[in-house]
Amino acid sequence: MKKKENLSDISILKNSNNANCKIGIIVSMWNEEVTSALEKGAVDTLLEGGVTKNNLLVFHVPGSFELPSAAAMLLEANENVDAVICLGCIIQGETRHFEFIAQAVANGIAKVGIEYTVPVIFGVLTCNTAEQATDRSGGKHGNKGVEAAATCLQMLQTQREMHNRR
Ligand code: DLZ
Repeated sequence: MKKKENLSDISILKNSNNANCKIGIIVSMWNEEVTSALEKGAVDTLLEGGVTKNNLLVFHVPGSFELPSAAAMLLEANENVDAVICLGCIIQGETRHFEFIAQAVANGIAKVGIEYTVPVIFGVLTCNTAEQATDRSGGKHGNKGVEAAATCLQMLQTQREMHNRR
């Protein structure tokens, strides 16, 4: 079996149910060149999957550390939001800042998803170099924003299936 290297090849993306889904996208502005490419990849994929432009709620935050709290703020402010995609790019520097931010963001995003029982997607690059980030935001390793959006649509489909089994 071929090793799964990315999530961009999900074939269930297009679904008429997606037209009714309201999806939040929170984008970190740190390493903005990278995160704007992730944002474009995510938005294009969601539209391709049948989500309507009016149902996309895009917000920007200063850095990745702010992603979990912003996702929670959005879910608190708008109970009609079906899923949130968090996009960011953390690049290793000379200090341990990287470790603290990456760990806090990963744990925080997981926590928000569990607390609100909606898909909250981890679309955060954690890279050793700027080159690795470029490679994963529309370069030779694809676009992780596309994968985050595909994951989101797949989770919404799984949730629908769970409701249909009740
Ligand atoms: C401070 C900081 C540093 C050093 N590096 C990054 C990074 O590589 N990627 C990122 O998204 N954010 C970084 N930040 C900012 C923090 O995420 C956060 O915005 C600040 O610590 C303020 O809470």
